[in-house]
Amino acid sequence: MPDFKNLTLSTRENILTVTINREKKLNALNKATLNELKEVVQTIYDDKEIKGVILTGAGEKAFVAGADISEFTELNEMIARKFAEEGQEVMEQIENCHTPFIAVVNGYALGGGCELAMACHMRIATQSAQFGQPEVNLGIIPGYGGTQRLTQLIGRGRANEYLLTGNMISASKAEAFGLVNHVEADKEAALNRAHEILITISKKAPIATGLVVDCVNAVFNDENGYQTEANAFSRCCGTEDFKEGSRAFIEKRAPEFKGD
Ligand code: CO8
Repeated sequence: MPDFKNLTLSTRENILTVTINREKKLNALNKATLNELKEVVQTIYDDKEIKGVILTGAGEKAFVAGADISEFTELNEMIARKFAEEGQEVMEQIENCHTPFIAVVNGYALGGGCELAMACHMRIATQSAQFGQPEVNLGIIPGYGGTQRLTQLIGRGRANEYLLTGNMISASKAEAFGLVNHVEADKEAALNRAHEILITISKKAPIATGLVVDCVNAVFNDENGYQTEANAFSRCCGTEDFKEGSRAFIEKRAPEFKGD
């Protein structure tokens, strides 16, 4: 795994924890950090030993407080489109990854930070977490997919309210809205919960879990999701893991999936 300046990586039981580490700037996503994230996501695609990823922010105050506003002075219409597309690509890579990502959201997840958390397959928040898309306060709108994913996750009316007012969403509201999967008392509990879920997933057949990701994403893509599901189901039935899963059930033992 390469060394990063703004990310800290650690692995336990094949679960990789990626911590965005710019605590003094509330882990704001500057260009360098976004590039490092892109690189680490590529590494995760390539490394089959990594069975799950926890994405979190350093310290107690923020997950990520947004794109780095100090870099906005160089933006014009042309550069802004390029930056938005580059950021969107990283979010999409995370969303489409067959290795599951869980965002552990401690404190602020604002702007690009909320967008990053929403690109993950699941979100676990601490009680102090605050979500929001405050871009309208800066005279802009979300650029890393926030208008789309917030609407997908909490529905049109609520998304309009929070995107138009820039107001923050508390952890308890986020849970009620379905924006987060669970709320835990503190960061340690949230990290443990995320780890536990990823370990559970890691024991399933990887081809099947990867195809679940594709099928769930198909709901939001311009494709026939039922057809995507039928194709994926059929693909699973051609795997060794399917034979092993059925055999193990009949023999009343735990399956040993190998990923083929
Ligand atoms: N960018 C850069 N620096 C930041 C950011 C940020 N998003 N957020 C916080 N910081 C810095 C502060 O400037 C401050 O630095 P310093 O100590 O050097 O002055 C430090 O972090 C601590 O912040 P505060 O002193 O402001 O802490 P508070 O507890 O008083 O306030 C808040 C916390 C409420 C989170 C406040 O910092 C805030 O409002 N931050 C900005 C939140 C925001 O607007 N985020 C959205 C940014 S826009 C965006 O993300 C669009 C994404 C798509 C862009 C596509 C093209 C590039």
